[in-house]
Amino acid sequence: MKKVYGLLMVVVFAGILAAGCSKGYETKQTVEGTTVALSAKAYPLVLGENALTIKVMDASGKPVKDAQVSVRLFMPPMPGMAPMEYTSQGTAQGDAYTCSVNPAMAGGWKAEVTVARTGQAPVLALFNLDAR
Ligand SMILES: [Cu+2]
Repeated sequence: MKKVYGLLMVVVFAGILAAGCSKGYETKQTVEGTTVALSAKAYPLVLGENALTIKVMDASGKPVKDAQVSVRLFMPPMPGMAPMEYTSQGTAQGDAYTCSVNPAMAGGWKAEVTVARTGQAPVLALFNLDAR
């Protein structure tokens, strides 16, 4: 019985280590007082569906929940490659917005996040994202 328990501990410990290896990613930018934080649970992004979480904070650090958030994912022009660009809308979820992006090839992408609020000039934040 002790042996089984010991083995179980090893399995649990290995599981914790493995979980720690699939590291997430978080980056943020402040544009004219508005902070846009972008995070991905798994990074680099994979080809196909990836969920991004976008948090928007006003100048006092309070979450902005009434914005229209969209993400334009594009690959900077490359010789011999047709331009690739996709836009997706964020969905408000609690204090943040979730958005699904779908890079079609491995490499360096740019994600331009637009935060639009009624009666205010839209805020644009540009992030670099890698896909593999
Ligand atoms: Cu390309």
